[in-house]
Amino acid sequence: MVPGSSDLSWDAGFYSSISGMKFEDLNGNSAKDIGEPGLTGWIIKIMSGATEIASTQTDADGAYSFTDIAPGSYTIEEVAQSGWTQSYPATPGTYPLTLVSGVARPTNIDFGNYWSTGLSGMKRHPVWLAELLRAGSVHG
Ligand SMILES: [Ca+2]
Repeated sequence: MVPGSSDLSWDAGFYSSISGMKFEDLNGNSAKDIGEPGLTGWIIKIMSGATEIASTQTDADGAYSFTDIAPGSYTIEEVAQSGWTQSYPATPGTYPLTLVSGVARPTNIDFGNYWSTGLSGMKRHPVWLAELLRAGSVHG
């Protein structure tokens, strides 16, 4: 599902692709460490100035990719979610990216966030909580 990708139909040379992943920065150190999981369902966007070129969602492993991107200068960014603080890349948290025809495509456009409120178990696992509520072991 890549809304807007059909807009990339102009003839501008050798189309490119990019990919990366969205991870949960459990220890908040602004780096992807072994064992830190991917985050599913986050929206990653390619912007050209203020114009959205394409967007996609991270998959079950936190991975995402874009294909058929025309050469040009873009900004890659994530859509923030309530309760999360972005820790990677550094402020402003976006990637300036210039895609050149025939040049290797970047595959490490990664984003990291950590959960920034104190209710992590309850809010991060609503399905788990709902199950407990249904089972009567937790009273909401
Ligand atoms: Ca980390």
